[in-house]
Amino acid sequence: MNIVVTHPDPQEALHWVQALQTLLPAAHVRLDRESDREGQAADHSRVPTADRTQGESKAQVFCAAGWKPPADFFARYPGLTTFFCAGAGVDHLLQHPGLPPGLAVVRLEDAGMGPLMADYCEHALLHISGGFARYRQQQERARWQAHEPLPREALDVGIVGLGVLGLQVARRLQRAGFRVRGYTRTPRQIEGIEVLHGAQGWLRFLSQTRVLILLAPRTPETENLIDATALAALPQGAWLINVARGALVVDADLLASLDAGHLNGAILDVFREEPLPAHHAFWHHPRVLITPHVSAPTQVEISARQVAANIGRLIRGEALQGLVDRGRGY
Ligand code: OXD
Repeated sequence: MNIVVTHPDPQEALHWVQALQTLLPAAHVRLDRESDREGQAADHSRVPTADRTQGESKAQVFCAAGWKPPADFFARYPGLTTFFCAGAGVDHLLQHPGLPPGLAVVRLEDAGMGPLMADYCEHALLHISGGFARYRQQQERARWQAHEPLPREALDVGIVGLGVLGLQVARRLQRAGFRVRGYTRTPRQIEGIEVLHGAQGWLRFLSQTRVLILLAPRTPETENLIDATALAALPQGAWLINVARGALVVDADLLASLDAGHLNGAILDVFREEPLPAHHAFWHHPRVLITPHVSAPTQVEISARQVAANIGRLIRGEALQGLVDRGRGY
């Protein structure tokens, strides 16, 4: 069994190699040469790379694991059958121009990200209900003025996307006392959560949502979903939290809604371009809070266990968990 690891961050790449090799001692786990070249600062001396490993043909490489493979990656591994994505979102992979049509793509399911995502969203909700954005602005003017916190039950939360992560966030916020609704692509019955779908459901969902949380994957259907029309359908004074993908939101429409005073604020963890360019208006907007894509970082050890378990299934000819439906986009 040959496994090649690719990752733009050399330390992460090395971490993945070591974690997979420990879990799968009989496998040959190696770094892709691109990851290795970028990671000259890391100590790779004991980790074989595809370039250094001699006597093994490209065709023997069976599966790959990692994040954002370089442009020529798939051309260099023609024998690849499966790519295990080191994240929950596979949009970047599905847009890779070299992705072979028959390659199985597998995403991480939770793998320790759920509780972190729930922490982030709960924190964001408490930031909103506690009026912290207002206090930040008051501090700039050395102004001492207390405000009543917003009662949690008055902050109806609407979550777009109730997949593995979305559902964990929903349950956590419910436990914390917030009223939670969901919007999903197809009809879903989830105990204790009102779930809306379809065009009519969308507008109803938005009109009842005071804090909109985006947790849906980026697909052709969800790209630009949060545009001027969607924002206008939210009640006056609503908030947006985006922990999904930047491309779900039309940046200019979001800024216009904030400037018009319709939307109260936005807490953004993901952006169309990352890192967010220094000139982007979000950086300096008084009602935008930015975090640098940190809401649910990949937990390498837990994720590698999930990948190793899937490799076991692959070997035994069993169905893989987290297999992406490439037509659907997630
Ligand atoms: C992911 C991410 O998709 O970190 O897991 O964005």
